Amino acid sequence: MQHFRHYILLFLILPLIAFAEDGSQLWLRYPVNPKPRNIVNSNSKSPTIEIAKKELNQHWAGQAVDLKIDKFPENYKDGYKIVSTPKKISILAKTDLGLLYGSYHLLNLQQQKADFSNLKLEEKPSYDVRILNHWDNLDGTIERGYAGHSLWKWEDLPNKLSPRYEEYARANASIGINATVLNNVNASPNMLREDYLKKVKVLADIFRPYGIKVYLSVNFSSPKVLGGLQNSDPLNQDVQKWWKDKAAEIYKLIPDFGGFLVKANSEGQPGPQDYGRTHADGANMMADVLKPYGGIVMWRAFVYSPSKEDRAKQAHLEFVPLDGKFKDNVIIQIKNGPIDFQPREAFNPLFGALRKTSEMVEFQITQEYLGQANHLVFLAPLFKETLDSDTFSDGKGSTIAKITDGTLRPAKLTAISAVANIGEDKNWTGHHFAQANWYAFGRLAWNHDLSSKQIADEWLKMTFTNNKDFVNPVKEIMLTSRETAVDYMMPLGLHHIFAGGHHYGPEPWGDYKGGRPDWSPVYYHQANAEGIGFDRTKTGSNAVSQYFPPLNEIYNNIKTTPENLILWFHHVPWDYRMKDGKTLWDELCYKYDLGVHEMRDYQKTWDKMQAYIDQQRFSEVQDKLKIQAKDAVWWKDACLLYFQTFSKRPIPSDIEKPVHQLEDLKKIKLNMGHHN
Ligand code: BDP
Repeated sequence: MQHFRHYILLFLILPLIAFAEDGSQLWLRYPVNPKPRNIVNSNSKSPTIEIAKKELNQHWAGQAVDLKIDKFPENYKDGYKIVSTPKKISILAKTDLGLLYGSYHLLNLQQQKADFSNLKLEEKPSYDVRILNHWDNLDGTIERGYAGHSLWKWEDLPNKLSPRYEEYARANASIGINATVLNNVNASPNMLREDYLKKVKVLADIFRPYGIKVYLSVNFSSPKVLGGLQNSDPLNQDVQKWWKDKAAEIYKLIPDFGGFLVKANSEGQPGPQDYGRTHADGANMMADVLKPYGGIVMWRAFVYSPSKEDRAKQAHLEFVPLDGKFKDNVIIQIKNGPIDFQPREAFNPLFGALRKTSEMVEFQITQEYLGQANHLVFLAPLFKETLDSDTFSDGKGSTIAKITDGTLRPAKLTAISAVANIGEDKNWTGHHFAQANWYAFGRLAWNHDLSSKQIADEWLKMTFTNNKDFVNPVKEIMLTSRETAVDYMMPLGLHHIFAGGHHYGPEPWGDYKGGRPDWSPVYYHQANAEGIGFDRTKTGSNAVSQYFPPLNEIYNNIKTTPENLILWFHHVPWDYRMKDGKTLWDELCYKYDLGVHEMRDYQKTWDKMQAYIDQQRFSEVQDKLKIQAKDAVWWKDACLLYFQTFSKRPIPSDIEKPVHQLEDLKKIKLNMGHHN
């Protein structure tokens, strides 16, 4: 009888165990070999090789594996080859890290049920530095973080170590990410204090065997605030000495320290301009002190001051005159668009415009402007849109990918970055599908030629199941999800009409009098009785002139501007005829409605997926889709009802009627904190 009861209990609990997954394993859901194996040989020895061996012995179910350091050309870096026969698999690389990457590739292919009898492949990274930017504060909060607190437990370090430090490194290594900035670009000077550097050292030691280098965001005023100097003027010799000594101190602790990321003279952060110096003066001073150690400076171009000039033009205006003035270990880090990580932006015209200076892209994985941890928005299509944009800087085919990866202009060092969406939540990223954006960034940093489809396909197979009845429909959701979000939030080139501060919901009526005009939504949509949109043509702000021909003319002309950016570049009359024959007003209505319908379809598709995956992740995603669908209606109603007060035109009768009152929507004030 006793026995029987146990059976019943097992019977009840087993399915729960088998079917509950909390997402903590990410895409690394490798099967564990029932018996320990010893199937890996290598002609190299290092902690990195030990990791590769351990991973393969534990998780690889196939034939013996040889990890071989081989002769490769000088610039082969961390690439690798995989060659297999039915008996043996050889991974060949120039470095131990290349062998580790090859090992993860093998395990990933196993997850995707690939055929290993006759494999022949070669992989080389598109960029040298593939770096995550954490906007983590020393108090454990994360700026624009939606997955709980910071992974870095500064209070506990350097003595107490969270197991997640190594899990983090492993996840990154498995997709080729090789660098991380630990702290917020709005940097506390304390980050460079001796006690904090000792904590950083411990993290660097854990990450090192996984090939991940540590970088820090630094506050430009550190010499003054931390060192007690009179000022932080980059031309002051005491200031220079302070940085030199600081670099020496850092490299003594962390010999392979990567370098600094700097947000200067931007949104109130200190910088060289406080002393009448330029961005180049500031960046070069830091570059000089890092140079002897091989360190680099990633200097951000996200600058805009409270001026009359169109915000979208400011980075270009400020940095182009400095071209050629930066030291060769400085890279200018440029956000994909000229405003700020909007659902859709024209690409940043600074790409290609700096001819004698290295440039790198900054993407945002964390979904500050894309529904945060509530909305399913797969970002590979957004990343690809930027990378594949042709700037025409050196004639046709001058894509941002080719400008930044060294193809078009030989570069000493190439890099690509993104603001991380990782926190201490069990599933790391808040939304299970937000893991796909971390994954997609890593994959594209490794190989920017991959398609969004390929990335979604492999991620789904590794993270959920190989069953095509699941993979195909869910892949379709992922691939269309970015466009859907654009439709229900900001179609046709609209931008920055978010609620102030937290940036979660709609607030197109936002007009924060007394504050900076370019922090108010009305600045961006410019709606009035005639029409809507920001006039950036030659007769408007003339931002179009910052693009290379023929783009300047293409964007200047309303007829040739792509319609998905029409309100980005033009103030368009409500009755303007779009290509499909609808008026602009009607088109706007249909776009918002389409976004809502797409969300409903995603819900229906997802509900059919229950049979294929674990109950926990199924229902957590289901709950989030519900919120997202509701939010889509909120966005649609808020924007259409508000813009209708200008257009004075009816909402077409065949689309769903608003279910809210504008006045009620205006009263919504989410209490989510945040400054701007
Ligand atoms: C904006 C964020 C703000 C960041 C800033 C930046 O709203 O929190 O500090 O960008 O990138 O997107 O510096």
